[in-house]
Amino acid sequence: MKLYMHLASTTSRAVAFFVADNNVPVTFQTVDIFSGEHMREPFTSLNPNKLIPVLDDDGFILTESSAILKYLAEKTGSPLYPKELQKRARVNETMDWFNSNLYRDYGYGLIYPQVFPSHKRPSEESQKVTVAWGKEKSEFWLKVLNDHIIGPKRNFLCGDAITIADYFGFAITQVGEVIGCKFSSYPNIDRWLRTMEARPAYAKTFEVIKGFAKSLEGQKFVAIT
Ligand SMILES: N[C@@H](CCC(=O)N[C@@H](CS)C(=O)NCC(=O)O)C(=O)O
Repeated sequence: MKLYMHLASTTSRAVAFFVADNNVPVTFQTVDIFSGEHMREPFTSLNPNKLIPVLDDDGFILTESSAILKYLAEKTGSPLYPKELQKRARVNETMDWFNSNLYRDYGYGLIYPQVFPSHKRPSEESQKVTVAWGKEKSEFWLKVLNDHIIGPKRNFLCGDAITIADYFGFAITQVGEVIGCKFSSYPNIDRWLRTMEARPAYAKTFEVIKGFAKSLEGQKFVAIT
């Protein structure tokens, strides 16, 4: 199996972290998103959305990081995607929660408009409103994550064992580092982040994005504090 990806991409890191941490038999093929490789053929035939990651399993092409994680876990019989109906439903619920609730307001509302020119809003006013909205909504979601999804007792998102939801949710939450987000007001999130950072593949998978975060140090961003 081959994963088209780039470690500067949040959704690629979600999959790459799981793959590397669990020795899933997948080879990484870097797509140079900085030179626009994903905007040109042959990549656009592979994924007309012009987005990474993309999985190629012997000609079966799959997009969407959340779906790729579930496919890889199921295909390899990983216990990190439990087979029991309600346990699996909880993992699916949590992944959907990150993808559609937190990521929308935190990634696309708060973080990306401040660091990526292609996400910046066309006027100062619309930029300000977008980022303020993103921050307010993110704070709401992060409180839910802290108080209810993780809570004071759980080690991982869906209980005491790690699941693919943790890899997915971690990649999304961690990207706040690029604008200097701190989670001291969310102690359960903070504890969970530290637990995930102790995983064997963390350093290698997150090296590129941490380098990017370092390059932005000193700039003023609206962030979670
Ligand atoms: N819903 C998709 C989102 C994929 C996505 O947004 N990928 C970004 C990188 S994180 C990308 O390819 N961006 C290239 C661009 O916007 O030009 C998934 O979860 O896989």
